[in-house]
Amino acid sequence: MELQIYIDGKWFPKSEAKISVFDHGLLYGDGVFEGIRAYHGLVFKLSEHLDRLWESAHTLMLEIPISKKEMEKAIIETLRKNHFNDAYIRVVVTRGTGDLGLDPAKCKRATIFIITDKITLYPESLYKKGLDLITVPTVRNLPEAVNPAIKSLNYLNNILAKIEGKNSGCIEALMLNHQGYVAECTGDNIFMVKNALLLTPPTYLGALKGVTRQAIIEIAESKKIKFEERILTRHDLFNAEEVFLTGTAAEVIPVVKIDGRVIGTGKPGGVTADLRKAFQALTQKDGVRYSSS
Ligand code: PXG
Repeated sequence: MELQIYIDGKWFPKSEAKISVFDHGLLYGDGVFEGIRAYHGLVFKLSEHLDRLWESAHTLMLEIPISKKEMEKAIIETLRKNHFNDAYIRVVVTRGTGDLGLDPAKCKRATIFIITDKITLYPESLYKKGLDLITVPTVRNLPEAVNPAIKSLNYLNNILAKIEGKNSGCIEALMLNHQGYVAECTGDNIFMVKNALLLTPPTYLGALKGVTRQAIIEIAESKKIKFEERILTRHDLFNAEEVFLTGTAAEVIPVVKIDGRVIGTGKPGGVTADLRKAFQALTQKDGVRYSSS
């Protein structure tokens, strides 16, 4: 059976799931999105993702024409129609169909679509080996411009960084903010461990308020691991004992090299492994339950 996609209250087979070329999401990147995961019939941190979606939309003065409860139902129905127990869920809300001008007022109603699909994961060998990162020249967007805390459809800042990282042979790239402080990676937040202290940059320096980031902070608190948000430089990362990334797709992945500098022992560290295990345990028991059959 073809993948079933939700668009504005109806489901369409993938080959027929289409939106207008006049949609401002396409013409201007005017819209917001979320990437969510379901683990064996549990949607992980669904309300946190929906809260972030609604906050991103609110800042853009984009009215989502259904309630959070209706969105939750639409997501679950899409998972059920596709018989997915495990899935990646992409929720997109665009400004809607307008004319060729910028004016969002010409778009009468936001377009909503939901894609559920199999998730492509990093190979397990990378978790064993750890990632090699490179700092890229493209810096994070200024919070005073399009704030990187908004999960908008305009991801060109991240895409440029991703291209630059890949040009240098790295699948993830480290992004600094305009002041040269560590912000995050193209699709993941960053943490470091040193002297039994877990650190991550504050999001106001130009990072997304990652749902996985928040889950890791809460796990660390429950394990009595000392945690602080701190302004970090590349020098701090180079001299960390451990560095790891967090994100919905990657979960928790160790970093062993940055810009040619070996991090710690050059092997994934123990704190990272502990946090990864605890995070995976959480995904197995926490979430909004649904039945895919
Ligand atoms: N920072 C950025 C810039 C992100 O886009 C994260 C951090 C992690 O946030 P969560 O809430 O997932 O813990 C993200 C989200 C991909 C892909 O294909 C990844 C994201 C978004 C879109 C695509 O790798 N990550």
